[in-house]
Amino acid sequence: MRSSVRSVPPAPRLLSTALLAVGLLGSALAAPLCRAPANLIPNAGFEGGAFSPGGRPTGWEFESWSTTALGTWDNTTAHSGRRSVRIDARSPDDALWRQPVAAPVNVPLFLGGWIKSDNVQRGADQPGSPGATVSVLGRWDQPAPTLGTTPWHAVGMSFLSDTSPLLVAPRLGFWGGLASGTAWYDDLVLVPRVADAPHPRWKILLLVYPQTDAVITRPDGSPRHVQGTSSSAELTKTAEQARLFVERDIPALTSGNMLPTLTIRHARQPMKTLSPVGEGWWPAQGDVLSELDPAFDSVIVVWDPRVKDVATGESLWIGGGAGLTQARGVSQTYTTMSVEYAGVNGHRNVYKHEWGHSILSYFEALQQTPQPTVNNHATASQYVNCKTGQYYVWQDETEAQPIPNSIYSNTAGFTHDYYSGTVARAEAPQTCLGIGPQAWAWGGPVTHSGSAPVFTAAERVGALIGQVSALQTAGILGPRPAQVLQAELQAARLVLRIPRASAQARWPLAVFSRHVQALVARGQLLPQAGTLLIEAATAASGCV
Ligand SMILES: [Ca+2]
Repeated sequence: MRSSVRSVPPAPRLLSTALLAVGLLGSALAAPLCRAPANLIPNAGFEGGAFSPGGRPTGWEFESWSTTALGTWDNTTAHSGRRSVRIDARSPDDALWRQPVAAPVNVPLFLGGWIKSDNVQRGADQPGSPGATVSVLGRWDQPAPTLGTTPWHAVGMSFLSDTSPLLVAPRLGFWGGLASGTAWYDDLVLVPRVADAPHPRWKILLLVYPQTDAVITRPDGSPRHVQGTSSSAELTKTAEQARLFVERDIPALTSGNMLPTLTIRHARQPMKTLSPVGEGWWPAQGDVLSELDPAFDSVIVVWDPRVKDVATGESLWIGGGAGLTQARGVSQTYTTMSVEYAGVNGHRNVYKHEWGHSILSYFEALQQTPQPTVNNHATASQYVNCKTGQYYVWQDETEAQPIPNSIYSNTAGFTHDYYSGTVARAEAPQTCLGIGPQAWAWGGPVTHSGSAPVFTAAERVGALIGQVSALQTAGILGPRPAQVLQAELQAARLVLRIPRASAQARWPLAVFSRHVQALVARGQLLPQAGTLLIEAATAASGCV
């Protein structure tokens, strides 16, 4: 089995210590999908079956590892309809409802559902317990944990499987992760993910820890209490540079294929624990768990490794590198950066390099990029552009001194080409590798067709309006042409609201596509970005 995520224990495959060296336009869509793919789980809302207290919804079986938990078909609580299933475990257990479900193999799938919980607790010595969860028996994948008392909320996860049927299991506890309490489950969904246009936009969280206040352990085993604080000028610069990275660099580096959004948060507490790495420390996911938010495709943690020993006053740098990124399969990507490399250093090369690791490993796990996966710890003679055969200028650049075709240039060069799917190994110079439009069309670990579907004509036009505005923010499209394109899309949106006239929406969409073509012809829009907009407009038109 090619496992996409191994969650116990996530052996930290650290990808990098940001070593700073001091045809393409194929269609992602054959025919547009105009409504969500059918849910593969029969009786996913637990409504079907002849109800009786102590009965079972059609298709579902209950089991309790300890045999002490109770599984109840509940007709008093539901997310939708009138019924749900409930699990009560007075003592820590791995208890579940299960149903075998036929599913396609070796394609990305999304399993989601709604959970409500009452006093769900991890068992003693079960720190990895997901609490209440949805799972596939025989797999380690887990969505974000549900613990304590919570209202109905959505959970979900992506995975690839090479077997069918799958034993879909709403569950309280896990192998080696027992849990107690009460949880309800309703409206499960299992759907194949699909490539779509416009491309789903990633949500990126910049999680800043202005303060470090941690006890680290020296090699001799003795503890050391250290403290450090970033200046407000550094934090301001970090926020500014992160915004430029997400809203300008990523759209440029991906040739308009990915237009992510950024949220910046400051942690509510200092960085209190760190994990050893090499000769230093870093904030592993376990160290920032209380601030991690499963709603984001990517998390970038910025922290301060410049500290003082509280006891001796000695100044120390305790980091493990400029940045560290962990391979996380098809789950939310995770990158950390030292604050000195996040803004005040005059370039965004560490962002480009580290986030580059995370997207390369994500798409490798998703199996949607050509093999072999690009290694971004490369050397000058290793890669070329797959269209021109040209080698790259292997030099770092700064904002003040950009170098054309260099490693971190936004418009051409190694990083640009692997973010855009136009890089090749020097020994096979015409085989394009990296992350091209076909890959970006699958979306991110969290935001994709399964969790955030955009299928109807109206939804597609709405998404296109967002894309045009993001292209403008990125500086890829000027304000005046953006205004013209938005007017066409708004016209299409208005017409789509009139039931008997909705077919007329094809006209403004056709005009939109012609305008896009004209902008590309006049050099006012990147050809790749133009192709994507036309593809998305054509899909919207096809769904009218
Ligand atoms: Ca229901």
